[in-house]
Amino acid sequence: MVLEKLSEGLRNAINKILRSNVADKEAVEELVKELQRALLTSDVNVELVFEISENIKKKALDETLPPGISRREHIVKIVYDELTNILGRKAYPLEIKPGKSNVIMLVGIQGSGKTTTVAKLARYLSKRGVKTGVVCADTFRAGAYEQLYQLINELNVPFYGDQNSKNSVNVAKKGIEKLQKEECEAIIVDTSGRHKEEKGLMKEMQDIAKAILPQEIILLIDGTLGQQASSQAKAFKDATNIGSIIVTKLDGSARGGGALSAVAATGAPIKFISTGEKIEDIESFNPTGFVGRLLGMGDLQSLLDKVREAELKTDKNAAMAFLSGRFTLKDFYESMEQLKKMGPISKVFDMLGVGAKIPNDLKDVADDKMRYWKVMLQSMTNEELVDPKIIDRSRIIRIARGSGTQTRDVKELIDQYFAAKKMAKMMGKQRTRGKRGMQLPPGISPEQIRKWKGKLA
Ligand SMILES: Nc1nc2c(ncn2[C@@H]2O[C@H](COP(=O)(O)OP(=O)(O)OP(=O)(O)O)[C@@H](O)[C@H]2O)c(=O)[nH]1
Ligand SMILES: [Mg+2]
Repeated sequence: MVLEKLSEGLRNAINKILRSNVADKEAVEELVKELQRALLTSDVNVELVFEISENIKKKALDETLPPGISRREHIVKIVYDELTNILGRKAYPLEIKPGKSNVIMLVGIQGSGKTTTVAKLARYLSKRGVKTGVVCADTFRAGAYEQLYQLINELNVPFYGDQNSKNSVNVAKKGIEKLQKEECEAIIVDTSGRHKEEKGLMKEMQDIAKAILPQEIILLIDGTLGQQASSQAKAFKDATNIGSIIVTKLDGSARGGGALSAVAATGAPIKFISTGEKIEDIESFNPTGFVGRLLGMGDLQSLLDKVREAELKTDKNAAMAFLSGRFTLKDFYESMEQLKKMGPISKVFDMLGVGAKIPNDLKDVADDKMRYWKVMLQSMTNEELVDPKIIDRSRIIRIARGSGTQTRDVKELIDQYFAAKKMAKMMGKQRTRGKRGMQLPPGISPEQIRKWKGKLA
């Protein structure tokens, strides 16, 4: 996996918010902290990280939710959007104009991955039906010719190089002429790399470009550089007409996130990323899909599907627990809270096909009194929560005092709990009967049972 560490950090943060009960301020702060840790470890620029953090916090808590989207879904989408933004948002596919010789020249400092990537691109384009040729215009490094020749050996693509010449401009020109004659639609030119401070490298790059007039100059940047990649991208851009960028060595690079975001920040389109030493380890770069993968979620649609599914599962589990009749006071509260998320409690019961059987008291009470229930529960001992039968008058007085409520409120909660428990047991029985095809109790139709089972399946 590309950027494994970053991906792991981001996934952890996202999963945490998906699992949390409420997406409140605290949960968002926690999420942002985890994201920051993951991004900074990947060498993403501090200011950029800070900016994203602020955006996420603000949007997560202030923005109105789109219809049918939960707060958590919305937050995941915000994170997704912010991360996509720092990677440039748009995809820039490599354009090969048909019926022409598209000359593509690769430049970059020593060891950035030019020669390897020339071969990778030749394979990539050939596989897509583009007749591709390769020119070795690196006359500086001993063995450059041999290296490229070996790499493309199996590809069966036209190749030009001259081991005896030291004149890279001439070699490049001759190579293009030869491959044009062979009707190559894409001609990829490998150039030499020296240190970026060396004026000689920039000069040679300019001379070759002037002589062969490439359709596109692609700068190769080593992803292990992290955010330093930005100054290198700028230096090259100033020296020549860089059209796009390929970030290499993103496999296992701990600082790849920093490199990608820094390059994107210069405004240069990242067209490919290179993710290994093998010839097939190259992929066209699409920020949207890439972020989806980092977060472990193919694309936005499947991301949203996944969030929805995750939420539905907890709701269903809660509904099942509730209807089994085996729950403590705390479970009762949690189940009600989960059910509430599906909509107003009374509607949820109707939706489950059991609305008619629920005491009106419970339906009305549940919707607006749950806030008080929470503080009351907090004032109870564990013993009381697990076995509410022991809550006698003196305990009720203590709980009311501790929670700042009236004794009748506490009593009401306990009564509701027992009513719900009784009701749930009854419902459970009806459900089993319906399932076995036995006679249904009055007031419950087979249609209702089917609907109900469908919701809970
Ligand atoms: N792990 C990994 N290694 C890579 C990747 N791309 C290139 N390399 C390795 O990096 C080293 C340098 O690659 P080259 O393609 O020779 O780099 P270059 O820019 O042509 O180097 P010079 O011609 O000397 O300037 C080689 O050992 C490659 O196998 C990549 O995406 N991942
Ligand atoms: Mg090379």
